[in-house]
Amino acid sequence: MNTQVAIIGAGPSGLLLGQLLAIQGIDSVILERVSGDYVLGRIRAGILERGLVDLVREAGVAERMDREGEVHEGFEISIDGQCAHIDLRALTGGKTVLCYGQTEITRDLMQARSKAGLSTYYEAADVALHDVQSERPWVTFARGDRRYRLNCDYIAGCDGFHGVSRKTIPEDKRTEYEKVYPFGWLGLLSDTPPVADELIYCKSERGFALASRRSATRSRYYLQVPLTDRVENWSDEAFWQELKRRLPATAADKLVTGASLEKSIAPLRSFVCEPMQYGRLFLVGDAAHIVPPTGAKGLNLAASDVAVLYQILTRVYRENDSTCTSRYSEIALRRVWHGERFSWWMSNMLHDFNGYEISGMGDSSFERFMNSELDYYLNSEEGRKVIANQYVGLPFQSLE
Ligand code: RFL
Ligand code: PHB
Repeated sequence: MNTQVAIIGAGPSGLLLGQLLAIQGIDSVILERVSGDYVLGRIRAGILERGLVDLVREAGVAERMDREGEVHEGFEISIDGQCAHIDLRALTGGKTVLCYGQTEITRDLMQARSKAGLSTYYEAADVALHDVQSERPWVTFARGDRRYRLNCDYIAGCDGFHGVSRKTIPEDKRTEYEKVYPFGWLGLLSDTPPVADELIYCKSERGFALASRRSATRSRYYLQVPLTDRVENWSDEAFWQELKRRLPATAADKLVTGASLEKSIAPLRSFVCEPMQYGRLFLVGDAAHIVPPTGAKGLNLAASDVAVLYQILTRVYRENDSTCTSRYSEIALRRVWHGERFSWWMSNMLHDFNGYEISGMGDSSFERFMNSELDYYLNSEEGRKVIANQYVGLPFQSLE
């Protein structure tokens, strides 16, 4: 088989890139390790920045997102029950975010890809990348008993943190920056009315909690839990009880509980691989970087990578100009590090580090520093502006 761009991974990065390339008449084949249903079973991001929303529109897949997505003009930060409002629209000169599930964007992109008859191989096993430093890289994979070879011009490694693409770059040709946090987020999705119209990020003595939503009838909640906790040991009842204790009283009073549709624990990690390219292989999204979810940045950073690579490949194929390919990593990384820093900062301020071994984060003064940081940023207009402007997202980079 031959294609112009081989895309590894059918998560939001791979599907969005494939859809955009198709609009420019650039051919791609996507290889995905698991089934489409499995991909859709993952419950992840909910907050979309304007840059991502615009990209989904450009890809021509925005019809349902524009109809069902909720514009959020602000959110709350609750510190031990005291709420501070971050008025995104007022503090940023009119910017907002959109609340629409990653699962739904993925579903919309999948349907568009299959409707357009574009090639995707689900349940592709043993994906391996070859000759990525040559002008004709190729990819092999297996499905059932059959083995395949896919020849291409470029490879987009959109296969997430545990994928094969990053590991194809020799160890001495990449540097990995990593911080693993000593706790995770236990998430629960339920068909119950959310406690509030806007998101509430809660810092409490019992740990962090987040009240998020997907619609007027579907809620998404998270609790900070020790990494040693097992999801099987958290009954729905225990989750609701703990959440109620961490929410501010006005929200706790409105909490409607119900059966969980999904419940899982995600570890928290800050991670960046530099550079994000090697020969004709480009790493995109979680394959190259991970952020803790506190700043709602992971999917949005994936989208800004897609935007950069899309511009570069458009120049290659539409203008026959491949000089900019060597600049992918440098351009993408700049925005990535801003997102990493914001997510790390928000995580430090809002989680409870008491009783955890804080590696590299100092000592008992750490909590005092973070409380003082929160006090300053929440109680001054310029502080709230800093939070708001980063939450709505910095502008996407252009090639110029
Ligand atoms: P994905 O979604 O991990 O997709 C990668 C795909 O590659 C496949 N794959 C392979 N395919 C072929 N061969 C192999 N060897 C392969 N290995 C893996 C996988 O099966 C998968 O289908 O990466 P992508 O596309 O880069 O997307 C990134 C986002 O998923 C991620 O950044 C966000 O979900 C992060 N995130 C959030 N981001 C936001 O911007 N806003 C949020 O509100 C937000 N909330 C969250 C989040 C992530 C969370 N978790 C579970 C980590 C909340 C949570 C709880
Ligand atoms: C979510 O709704 O899943 C969500 C929202 C905001 C975050 C993280 C996750 O910061």
